[in-house]
Amino acid sequence: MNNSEQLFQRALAMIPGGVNSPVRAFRSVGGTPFFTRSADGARLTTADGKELVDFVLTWGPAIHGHNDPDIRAAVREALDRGTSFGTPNPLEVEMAELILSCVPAVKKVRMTNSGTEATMSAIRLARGYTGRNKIIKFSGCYHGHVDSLLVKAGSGALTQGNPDSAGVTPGTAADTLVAEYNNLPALSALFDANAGQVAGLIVEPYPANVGLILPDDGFLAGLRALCTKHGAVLIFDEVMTGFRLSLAGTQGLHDVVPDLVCMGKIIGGGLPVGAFGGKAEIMDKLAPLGPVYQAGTLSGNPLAMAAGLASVRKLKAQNPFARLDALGRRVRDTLLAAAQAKGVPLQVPQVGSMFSLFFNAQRVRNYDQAVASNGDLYRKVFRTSLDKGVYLAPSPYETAFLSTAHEGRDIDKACEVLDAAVRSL
Ligand code: KE4
Repeated sequence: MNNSEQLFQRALAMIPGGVNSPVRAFRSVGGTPFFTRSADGARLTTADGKELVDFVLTWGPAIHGHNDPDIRAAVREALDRGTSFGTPNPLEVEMAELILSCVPAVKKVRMTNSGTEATMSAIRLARGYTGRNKIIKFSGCYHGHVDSLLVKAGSGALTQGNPDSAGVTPGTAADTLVAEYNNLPALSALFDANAGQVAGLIVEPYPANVGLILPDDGFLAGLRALCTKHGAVLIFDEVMTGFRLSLAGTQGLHDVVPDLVCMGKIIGGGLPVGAFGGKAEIMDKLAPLGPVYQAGTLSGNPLAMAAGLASVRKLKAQNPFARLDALGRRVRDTLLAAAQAKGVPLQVPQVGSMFSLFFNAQRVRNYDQAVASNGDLYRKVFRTSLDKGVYLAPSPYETAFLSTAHEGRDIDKACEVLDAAVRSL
């Protein structure tokens, strides 16, 4: 057995499935997951010394590539002052100012330790603010492992084949209504059938936990109109898209203003961070001001704030979004050309530094069409690419990410490998 296999055997004896997050177990693509010894730029180095061009980027945070020197320096400098205080610290103020300067919808913000905490808190806040119980989500969207949102969820839940988790009580699930993405008429009917009961609607503006699905023209504006009409809080879950597609996330690409925004990943620079923010009148319902309780021992942790500040400030300084979109287009065009040459039906939805592969003859507009795509072909491309040194997400129900560190030799190699992998189908 190689080092990763030995590590996995040891892990299996102590950690459920050998992993601390299910999607890492490679259950959807088969084989033993590799363990990573180190990461730098666009590359991971496995426990067996193999270098991989990384399209997972720790599921989104590493937009500058791994081991970014500016982030590393910021964390090192913060470390000299201590790791955690349990009191307010100056970096929390700087982070709040930075987020408010980037995301127009956010007038007040609260830091958490994960994306899950951010979405969990946002739906509790929507319920506390409106006095209503029901929440609308969309099939295939994943908002972290919140009980009430693990209903027809995506990402690992979908990868494991159980989008509705055990342990979520019928009572909890009863207050969760599930709609179909890109279907405004059905959503309008759902609102009408639950008139006066919907506290909020939570959506990944660009669902990226079911592969990547892009909104039909007018869909996001339609969500805004329906939530306004029905007095429901519109919550954009931008844990993945925030600061990745623009400094304001998808809000920088669409003239749609949500009431609350959930964030994470990039604003932690690779350390554990989440955040939620939005209208002051809603946010002020949070303890200690208002009746909605929410808390966290390590919320606003100085090391995580230092890493996130360095990452977002670097985005503000460099504004790399056009460069990242050019990289994304190059990968998309490479994949589509190879599929056409091979005669394989392939869709490659792409926006900025995000893309995914659906082996499907039609554009994928919703969950049902995503899961009807050919997962076996994805698995073959995943395996061939990994064997040739390129790491795609170990599930067809995830999204690939690019970083500024991919420019140059790494994107050249990746395109060469992905082209060959599709042509070898
Ligand atoms: P975390 O609790 O994992 O920090 O964030 C949950 C979350 C919330 N909202 C969106 C849109 C998300 O994509 C996520 C987490 N993303 C997955 C990747 N698809 C995390 C990977 C994992 O579960 O290991």
